[in-house]
Parts: sequence; C-alpha cells; structure tokens
Amino acid sequence: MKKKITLIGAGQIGGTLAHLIALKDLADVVLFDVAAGIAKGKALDIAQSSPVNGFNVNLSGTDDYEDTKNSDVIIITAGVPRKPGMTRDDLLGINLKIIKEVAEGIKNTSPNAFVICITNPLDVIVMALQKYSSLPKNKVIGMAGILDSSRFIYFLSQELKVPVDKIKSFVLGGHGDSMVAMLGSTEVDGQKITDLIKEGKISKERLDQIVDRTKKGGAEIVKYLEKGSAFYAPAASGVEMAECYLKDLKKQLPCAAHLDGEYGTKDIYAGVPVIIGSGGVEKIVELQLSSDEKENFKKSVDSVRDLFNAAKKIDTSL
Ligand code: A3D
Repeated sequence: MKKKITLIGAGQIGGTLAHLIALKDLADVVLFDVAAGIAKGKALDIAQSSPVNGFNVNLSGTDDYEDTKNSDVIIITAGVPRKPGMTRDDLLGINLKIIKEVAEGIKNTSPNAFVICITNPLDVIVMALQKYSSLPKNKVIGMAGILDSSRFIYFLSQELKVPVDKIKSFVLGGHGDSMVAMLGSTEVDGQKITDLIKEGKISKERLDQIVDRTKKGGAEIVKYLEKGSAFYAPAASGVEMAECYLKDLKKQLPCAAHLDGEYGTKDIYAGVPVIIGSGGVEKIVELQLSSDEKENFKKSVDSVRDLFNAAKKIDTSL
C-alpha cells in the first residue's frame, strides 16, 4: 500500500510539496487547508499532470481532519508568511494560534506520523507544536537547516565556481538572523574552507559576506516577491526529510530537533545535525565546534529561548 503524506497548508509551499511528492511517486497526498477550494484545486491540477509526468499517486484536497487519518508523514506549512520588512519573529502571535489548532487536528487522527513543521518562526513553532500535540519528540521536527545550508552551499558554489555536490556544510542554530554557518565543518572539493582562506582562494571578508547573505537569504527573496516568501527550496528541503523517514535512509541532515543536553542545552528546539530513519529522529549528531562556533550557537539558542518565553506570555498553557 502507498504511504500517505498529509500537507497541512496548501499555499505556496504546500502546493510545491504536493507537486514534488507526486513527481517522485513518494506517497499519496492529502492537501488540507482551511481554504478547502485551494486544497482541492491544487490536488486536482497536479493529479491532471500524472499522464504527462507518469506518476501514480492519489491526490486529494480537504478541510476535514478525518481525511488526514493515519498519515505516515505530516508536513505543516499552515500559517502566514512574511511581508517585506517583517522578521520571522513578527509572525509569532498569529502562527501560534494556527499551530494550536493544527496540533488539535492531528494528534488523535495520526498519532504515529512523522511530523515536519515549516511554519515560522520555526524553532518556537515546532516546539509549541510538540507541546500542544504531546506527540513524541523524536517524531516532531522542524525544517530549516537543510534550506539554510543549501543556500550557503549554493552561494559558495557560485563564488568558487565549484559544483554544489562538491561542497559540504552545515548551517545550525535557530532559523533566524542568529543562525550559524559551521565554517569548521565546511569543505570544498575535500578541502577545508579555512585552508582556502589561507591559500588566498577566498578572503575572510568575502566569506563573511556570503555567510551574511545566507542569514538574510529568506529576506532577499521576500523583497523580490513582495507578496509571500520562498517556497521552491523550502519545499524541496521538506521533501528530503519526508523521503529519508519513509525510505529509512538514515541520512545526516540539519534539522530543528528537540535537545535534551546535547550541545550543552536542554529542553529547546534548535538546528543540529540529526540522523533520520524509520524511527524518526534516530540520533542527534554532536559536531566538534570551535570556541567561536560554540559561542555563536549558544547565542542563537538563547534567542530561540527568548522567543519561546515570549510565546509563553501569549499562551500561558505552553
Ligand atoms: P501561504 O502561501 O500563505 O500558505 C499558507 C496556507 O496556510 C494558506 O493557504 C492558508 O489558507 C493556510 N492556513 C492558514 N491557517 C490555517 C489553518 N488553521 N489550518 C490549515 N491551513 C491554514 O504561505 P507559504 O506556503 O509561503 O508559507 C507557509 C509558512 O512557511 C509561513 O509561516 C512561512 O513563514 C514559512 N516558511 C518557513 C521557511 C523555513 O525555512 C522554516 C521557509 C519559507 C517559509
């Protein structure tokens, strides 16, 4: 039997997720949205491309949680995206309310699902989702690090004229302006980026500019689009996580996971490398960080904690 992926939110990312999942023949797709027409319309439109693209999955749209029952994976994008000039944190109040509703909708209908959250502000919303739903922490995870790392790798590849698949890097911490590009773990064609600086292949200043562009990568797109935020790369990143879980690939991927002592921090979600397999988050990988990286990671986690404290003031049940 085909696996079942429910997409809560059938907006820009939701629709792109559905399309990518169908093209990969990964699973049947249920698109759920409070705007049921959008969910139904997008499901039908993508389904009508199956003769052209040759995929064989079932797609449907709904605004009834009963139709999402027993999903293997749930990917949540329900919420409001940024407008130009807004930070992700500005979305807290409105998206917190939406995520509470979603948690109520999924917790009893799909208690065994692997739940991937994409709604911003990411780390705080995924933490709230886990608390509201009481679903197991290793099955509730946030998508951000794959996207941030992918942006960084793309910018490096453009700068150094090296194909993206020859570059390895991680961007960790919270999905905000304090995210941390792990330069100590960044390799270009097998060489450490720090060695490339020593050899004069890239200056420290230029690398700092690329790191800064990565941190502001989402805002750069929001500014161009004027309405809405990035959706192609975020959707591709979400699908990679879902695929890794469904196919038990056990890849190491940077994701927002619940930390319980790892990286010297407790009871908070933040971006770290994890192994995803059929058990959900099977392991949190602890990288050796330089003292600078440690300090920046701590600052980033502190800003997530501050924002979660702000969330607790909005909803004291958290
Ligand atoms: P958009 O195209 O507006 O889609 C959101 C959808 O959510 C709309 O179709 C709404 O009708 C729907 N919705 C609203 N309330 C509910 C509800 N209670 N239940 C079900 N559906 C609801 O936004 P988008 O797809 O561009 O972005 C979705 C979210 O992802 C936003 O919060 C963005 O900020 C966030 N986002 C995160 C990243 C990360 O890397 C973490 C990247 C890009 C966007």
